[in-house]
Amino acid sequence: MTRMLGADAILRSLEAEGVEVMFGIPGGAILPTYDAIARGTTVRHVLARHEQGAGHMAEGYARASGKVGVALATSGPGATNLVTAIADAWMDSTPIVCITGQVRSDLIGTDAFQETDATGITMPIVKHSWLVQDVRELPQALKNAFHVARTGRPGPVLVDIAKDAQEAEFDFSYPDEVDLPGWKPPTKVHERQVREAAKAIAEARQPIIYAGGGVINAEASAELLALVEAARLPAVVTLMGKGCLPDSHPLNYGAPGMHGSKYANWALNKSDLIIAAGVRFDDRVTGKVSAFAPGAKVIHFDIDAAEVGKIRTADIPVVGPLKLALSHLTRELKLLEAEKEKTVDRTAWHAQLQEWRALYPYKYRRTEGVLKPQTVIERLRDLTASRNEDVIWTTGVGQHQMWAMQYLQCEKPRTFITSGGLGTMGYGVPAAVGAKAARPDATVICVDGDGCFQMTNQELATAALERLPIVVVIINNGWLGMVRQWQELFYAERYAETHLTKQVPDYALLAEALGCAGFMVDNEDDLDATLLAALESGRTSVVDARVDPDENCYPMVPAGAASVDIIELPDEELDPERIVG
Ligand SMILES: Cc1ncc(C[n+]2csc(CCOP(=O)(O)OP(=O)(O)O)c2C)c(N)n1
Repeated sequence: MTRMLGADAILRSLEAEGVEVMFGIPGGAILPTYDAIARGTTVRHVLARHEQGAGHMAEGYARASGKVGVALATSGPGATNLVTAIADAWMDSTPIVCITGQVRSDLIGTDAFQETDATGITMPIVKHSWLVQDVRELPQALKNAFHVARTGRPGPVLVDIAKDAQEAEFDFSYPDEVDLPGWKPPTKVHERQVREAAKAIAEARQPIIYAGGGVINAEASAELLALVEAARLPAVVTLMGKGCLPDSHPLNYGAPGMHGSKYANWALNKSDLIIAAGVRFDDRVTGKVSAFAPGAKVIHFDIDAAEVGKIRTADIPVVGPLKLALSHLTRELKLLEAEKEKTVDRTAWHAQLQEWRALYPYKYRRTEGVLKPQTVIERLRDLTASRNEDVIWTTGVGQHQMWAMQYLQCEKPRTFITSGGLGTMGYGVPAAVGAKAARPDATVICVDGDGCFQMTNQELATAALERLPIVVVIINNGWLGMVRQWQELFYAERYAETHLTKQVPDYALLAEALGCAGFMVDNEDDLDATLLAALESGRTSVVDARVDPDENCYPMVPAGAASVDIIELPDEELDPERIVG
């Protein structure tokens, strides 16, 4: 027990949790805690320029490191600015703890200056939250918060701490145990269910693994790879799961879904058994649910029982930690194989999948003198691969995000960090800053849209001043491109309020103004040199890549359509001379 203020106890608690870095902005109600930062702590504080940025930084840090990200904000507008990041972390199961200051406890409920009901506002988008008004409750609340954020299905937790609790003196000791009788995430898997799953797989003629972000959260990538290889099971990997199985693996058929490949969508939809692992049958993957994979039985592995059967009935549910479940499944499959005289012949299924992959590659049309967005991303992929560094990618939301999913190559988990569930424009730049704080050794590149970039680019100042160098490549088409695409295809080309212009702001100049290096490229001849200059600058740099404003992202499953009815690049746009795979 040591006598100290609540504010100091917050920092001692973060230190006890092994927190290395926190992202935040001070203000009145959290000022006692910032004063404690001035007294000293081993936790690095990164000063963001907007609390949304701080929240996404905490998310980027968590996703790149596998640890809990921490964001700090003041009451009122500080807390409400965090809301988008909390919702994002909720949708993408990202473990973060947000600590907000609250007005003095005697002022709560009086409409005091900068008072908002932070726990109330965030109630539907947190795993749990605490409002601490008595300093003696503080250590246990923080202990519980970190435990809830990281255990079971990860996600955001909020601890809202009244200013007088931060200022009060008490005898501090950090608890060894959590005190949460109601929180019992599964730690085991049901062995009979795993055996059932193995039997179903052994009998399936056209099985497919459908793997997602849950595999990464569960640190189960090695177990997934072992399963794929031991049973020679083909797999599709969602946007959120990208990197959980090497993109180069011959049995990885990449992303299904609205802008996934035709072959991945067909693989999933024409299978007779879906082995779902850490996925949630998102509508962007299933398309019209009633038409989704009509001939398939479903085995659903997930840590969160609420996901199993939520969208699609699971014939064999397996609730529990994926790392354990997948390794037990591989063991059972090997046992079954050893017992059996004959295994099911899947030669035709594998041949079919390979044929579809050969027939329907991602493709786009090249036009003389026009810089294509896909070319920028392909060159980035190839140039970084030849530099032989670990690369962590982040993205904004829109067409560029989908092209990044299609064309980038990720071989390891935690190397593709994107806003999947909430689809938060502005996620890319701050998430990259957070990822760089987690992995200073890695090259961190944000593939952004011009619209997204304009939402959070002020965090470039954070990157520059905190010496967290990132590279931002803006796929500048001058439009809110994804929305423009929908207007073109589904709203008879009525382009209401989607034109941004390519020239304003001047992104290279803006980068310079924020203490970074700025580059511009608008043609293929200068592309490599410009990208390399940014990559080699060692500084936070921004490349304004001015690309074809009319390019659409294909293939595409129109909203509400069956995902098997995916639209390829339209025929009239197909000129065999100019198609690149
Ligand atoms: C905060 C937020 N507002 C609005 C949207 C809707 N939206 C989705 S994609 C998009 C356009 C993104 O434009 P840009 O960043 O230029 O990327 P592009 O699609 O052109 O690659 C918009 C407005 C969103 N996803 N998030």
